[in-house]
Amino acid sequence: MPSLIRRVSLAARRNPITWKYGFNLGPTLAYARAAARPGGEAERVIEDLNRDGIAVTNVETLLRGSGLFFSLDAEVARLERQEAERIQQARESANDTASLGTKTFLYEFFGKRPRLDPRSVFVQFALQPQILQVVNAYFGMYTRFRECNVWRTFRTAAPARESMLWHRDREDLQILKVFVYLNDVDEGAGPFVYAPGTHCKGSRRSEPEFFNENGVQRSGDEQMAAVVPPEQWTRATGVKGTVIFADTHGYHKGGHATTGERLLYHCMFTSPASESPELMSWSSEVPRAQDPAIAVATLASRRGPWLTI
Ligand SMILES: O=C(O)CCC(=O)C(=O)O
Repeated sequence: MPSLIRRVSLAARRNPITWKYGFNLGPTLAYARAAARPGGEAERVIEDLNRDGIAVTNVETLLRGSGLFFSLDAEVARLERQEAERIQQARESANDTASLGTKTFLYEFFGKRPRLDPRSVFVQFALQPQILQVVNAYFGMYTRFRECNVWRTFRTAAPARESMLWHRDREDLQILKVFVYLNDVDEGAGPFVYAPGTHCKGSRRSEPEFFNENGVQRSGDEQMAAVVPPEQWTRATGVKGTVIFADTHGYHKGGHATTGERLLYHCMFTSPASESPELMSWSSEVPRAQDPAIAVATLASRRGPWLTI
């Protein structure tokens, strides 16, 4: 049973006002002083995110032809060739449902707890201004980059399990994940699916009924449908180059591929005060950044309210 102080602190972390202006005061004030609100496609994405908790765009429109997408795509293709044997072995276990918690239906290129090179294209893609501007404007503060990875999701004949079922992520009150499709993703390739309005800025406050899967709360489609009608779910199918921003503290699921595979890059951001265990480590020293958005994004550890930049 947590102590009274701990319980009060947990409640304050779940309250949008104390979360932002208490635990994250420093990054909030610094962002308010310095950062300009982006316009164009980024502005539309932020509006959709604020209202729905999800926004779908693409690399041409948002990144304005950023060469980083092509470098990312080429680097993933190289890794796929290098890892071909291991990927094939993993593919053969995709229907293994016995080992819950290991997500046998996907191959994580950088493993469970990535060790990332800050100069790699995978990190640089996440830290480019067009991405950080959207993420920081959504949070209204400078945020921390928490991890990135590349996934190949395999076809499976087994029923939906783990992250293929509805759930919330728990690392923070707001969590922004950016998914970039590296192949065309149709219904059969397990698109990301989101229940709009279930994020903390959203209007849908009721919680679906759930069951316990290996200690994690999951809901099936019928349980979710009682809270958000299926015709309102965002089923993020899209061609290669589709970019999805989603606050995954809202209800989501994905990766239930039945007829085709899905290849994607994703990165994740939380507030600097998020108490969740670290999800990655750096493989070499992070270059000192002049840009405060990058300086905060690459902080080595969690920071409290008095963060100064
Ligand atoms: O594979 C997917 O589309 C779902 C991913 C997911 O649940 C997550 O990243 O939290």
